[in-house]
Amino acid sequence: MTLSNILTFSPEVAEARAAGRPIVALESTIITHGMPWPQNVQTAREVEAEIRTEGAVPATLALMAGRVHIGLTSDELEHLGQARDVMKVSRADLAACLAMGRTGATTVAGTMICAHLAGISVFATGGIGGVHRGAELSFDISADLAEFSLTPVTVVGAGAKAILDLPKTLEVLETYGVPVIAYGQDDFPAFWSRSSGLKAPLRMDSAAQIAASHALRAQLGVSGGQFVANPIPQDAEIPRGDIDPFIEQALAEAATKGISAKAVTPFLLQRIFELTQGRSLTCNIALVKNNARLAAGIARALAGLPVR
Ligand code: PSU
Ligand code: MN
Repeated sequence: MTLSNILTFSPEVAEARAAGRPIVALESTIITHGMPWPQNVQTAREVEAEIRTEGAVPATLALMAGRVHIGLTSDELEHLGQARDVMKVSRADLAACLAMGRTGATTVAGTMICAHLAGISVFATGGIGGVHRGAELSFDISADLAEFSLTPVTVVGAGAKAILDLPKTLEVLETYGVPVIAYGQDDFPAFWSRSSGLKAPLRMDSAAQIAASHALRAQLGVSGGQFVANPIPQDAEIPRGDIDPFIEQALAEAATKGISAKAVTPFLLQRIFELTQGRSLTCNIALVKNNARLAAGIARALAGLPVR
């Protein structure tokens, strides 16, 4: 099987590719493992619409029946949003999921690999995986971090959640040579909150600069991608002091229940959703849209177009 047999482009994305229009990749784990139905499908559609409004074309990525889908039709998106037994596909699972013909939702790492295969340089998500608290004992470090050292895709996220050990997450990203760029502020954002209290290693204030450094890395032969940490809009933020007790409670429950490996992140997200009575989800939706808008600007700048 050649690569072109494995990649299936939606009509919208195929047309955009042919016309050389800017494209923004979107992950699907956030749909299957990150949000409940029906808000997951509703949000996915709204995020796609934000990207179109900003003058780029969205491509939601997922695996179905042995194919990597680059862009989902409306029916495919609805199907994925309600599907059960969906694999969570990171680097380790990609080929295996295709070989077994199973339905797979791509994580940040999985989406970076598939986006790169499809010639897409920019990807928007909510938050990335990272170093879990207690990683010195559990060794639980998301494969997302290593992916940034391998695959040349610029990822826009709202930082990383405080369910993780954020100082250790930044240290590992530094070890892997990953540029962590806070957008428009000095601090590294903490997903639901605009600041983690930690300074980001780099700061940029325009999509054009981010696009320029993406392009320069390729010219210089520096492998890997960039992580753009875009703070949640002010009016959607949950202050750190408000969310911290819920994070502590969710972490304690995960420990008591012996939740491990791939189940950790989805468990914590679901518990925090319940504990905040849905407020974490409202927040999550606002920040993903915000990230989609910035990613569209970066994709336009990379394509030599003015940012809207
Ligand atoms: N962090 C979030 N929301 C998410 C995820 C992480 O704030 O939805 C998802 C992403 O798909 C990410 C994955 O790539 O979880 C990381 O999982 P793990 O920690 O098992 O590597
Ligand atoms: Mn893990």
